[in-house]
Amino acid sequence: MDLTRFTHPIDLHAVSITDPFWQRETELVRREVIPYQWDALNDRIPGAEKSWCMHNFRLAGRIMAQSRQQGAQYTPQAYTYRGYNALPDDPAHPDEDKFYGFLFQDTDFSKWIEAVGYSLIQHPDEALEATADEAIDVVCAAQTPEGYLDTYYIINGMDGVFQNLRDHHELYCLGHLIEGAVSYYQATGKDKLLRAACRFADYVADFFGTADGQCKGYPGHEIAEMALVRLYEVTKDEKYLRLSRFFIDERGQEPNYFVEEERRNAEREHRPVRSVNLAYHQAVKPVREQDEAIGHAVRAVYLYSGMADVARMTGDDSLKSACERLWRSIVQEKLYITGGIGATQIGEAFSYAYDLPNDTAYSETCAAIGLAFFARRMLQMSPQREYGDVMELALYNTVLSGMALDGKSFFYVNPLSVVPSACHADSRLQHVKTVRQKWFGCACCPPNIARIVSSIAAYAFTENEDTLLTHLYLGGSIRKTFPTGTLTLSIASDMPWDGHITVTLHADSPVSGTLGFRLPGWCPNPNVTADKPVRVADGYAYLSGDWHDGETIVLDFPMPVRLIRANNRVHEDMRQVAVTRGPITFC
Ligand code: FUB
Ligand code: ZN
Repeated sequence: MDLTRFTHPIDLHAVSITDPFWQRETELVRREVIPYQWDALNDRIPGAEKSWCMHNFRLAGRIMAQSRQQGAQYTPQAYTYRGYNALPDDPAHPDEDKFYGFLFQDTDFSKWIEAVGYSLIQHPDEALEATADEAIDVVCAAQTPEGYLDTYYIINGMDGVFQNLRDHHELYCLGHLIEGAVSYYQATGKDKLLRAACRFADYVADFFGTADGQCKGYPGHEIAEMALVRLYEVTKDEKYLRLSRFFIDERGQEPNYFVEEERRNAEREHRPVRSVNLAYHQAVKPVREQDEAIGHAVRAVYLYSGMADVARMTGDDSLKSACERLWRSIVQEKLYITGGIGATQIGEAFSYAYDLPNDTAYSETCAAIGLAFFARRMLQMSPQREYGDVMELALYNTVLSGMALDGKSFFYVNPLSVVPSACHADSRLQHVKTVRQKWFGCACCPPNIARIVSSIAAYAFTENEDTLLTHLYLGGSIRKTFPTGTLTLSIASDMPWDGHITVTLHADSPVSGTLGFRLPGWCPNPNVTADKPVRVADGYAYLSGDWHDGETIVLDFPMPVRLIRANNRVHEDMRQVAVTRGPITFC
């Protein structure tokens, strides 16, 4: 593997999005979604399910302050399990001293601050930054002196820490905290949250590992894997890359950590040992031996994204091959025409091959987002049209449809066929909401949409030293620094409605480099017009040489309406067609 050929996402500071479609979306996130979500995190949206997120951080901060005032080392109370989703008996009168909400509620903040960071890069906003700084103060005040930072345990008792990796999401909270902290640091240069994230990551790096006395566990809900790679990229501290690789390498090894953990917990709690659904956690076998996408769909694609990151950073061919097999399993057998994945509500999971029901489909918004994460990482290692096609499909048809046009209501599940009366009458459809919801108690999806939309340019453009790749046709301007100088691309695009795209180049003096453009799979006869020879490889058009000011490249991607039939093995789709045009699946 030639690691230098791999690409990385473009620095968001180098992009300005101005096209009618994506500018509207990013502005919607900035003007509506981010303020709305801040209200949601503070439980200020009438009629919406409560988040309790900032309530929990404030309470954890008070606990830390009290322990500091007492001048004593923080002495944790005995851990009390208060349920996966702890709600007050009387919602109008919550107890100020109790943790509420899902045990991973901290991530509501982390995703929000991540979106805030991306948005500030595009659009500096003093008031928003001040709100974010205050929120960061609240969050950092909750961290223990040792660096641990998950309010569920800080409030409910620290002696439960890392005792239930399978279900209790502490490492998921770490992962999101890192992602949020990196984004905010890159936007503002302020490192308070980044330092807190590093301290938590250091705490975790001390606890987990192969040395005597260290824990050989790994996340029950993946994300730390890819987040730690990001932390490594920012801090250059190899410890974080090693920790990510450790989590990936340990998953599914024998003796199985989750099975052992269940045995220990059953003994401690004086109860029978329960069976562990290892498939749900992608822990049936070591990841390099896996070839079918199984289990909880969001967890799966977050894991595969982390695997792709580690494969790229370390040149690990066997990990890359596993990613390629898992990708094929998804795309060949488990992908909806909308880019949705995770066909069954049971376990929010992938079903068996070709089981893609339309009405009971789960197709969680977060799973489509995770698929876009995975696709982008595969593109970074190997620019092949299919990765870009699937990323685009998921983004336009399941990610964006998860949010209303006013940015104030959201879908969590995205079935392909909905009969409202059936949804109200049939408990097999209880997960389907017939209208978008103001918020969710388990609010994983809305802030996930905000963070991916506000960083969309990082999915559209990746680069290495001498190449800039365009995977998605956002309109705007992109600055790329090549060894011989800086080239600015002005892209005029009306995607996803029109496939005529003009790229005009600006440079003070000739700049040498390669530009690559994805030729979308949905276009039967793409055309590229330029003054340079065009080389096509793996569905990308490459143009190389010296670029001069004013030079243009015109891309024509005609968009005939297409009727698409599913593979015959998808029996639910017998005698049906999907109507698509360009990247959009209409019905
Ligand atoms: O468990 C955290 C998040 O909540 C998952 O990613 C979603 O699927 C939802 O279950
Ligand atoms: Zn979700």
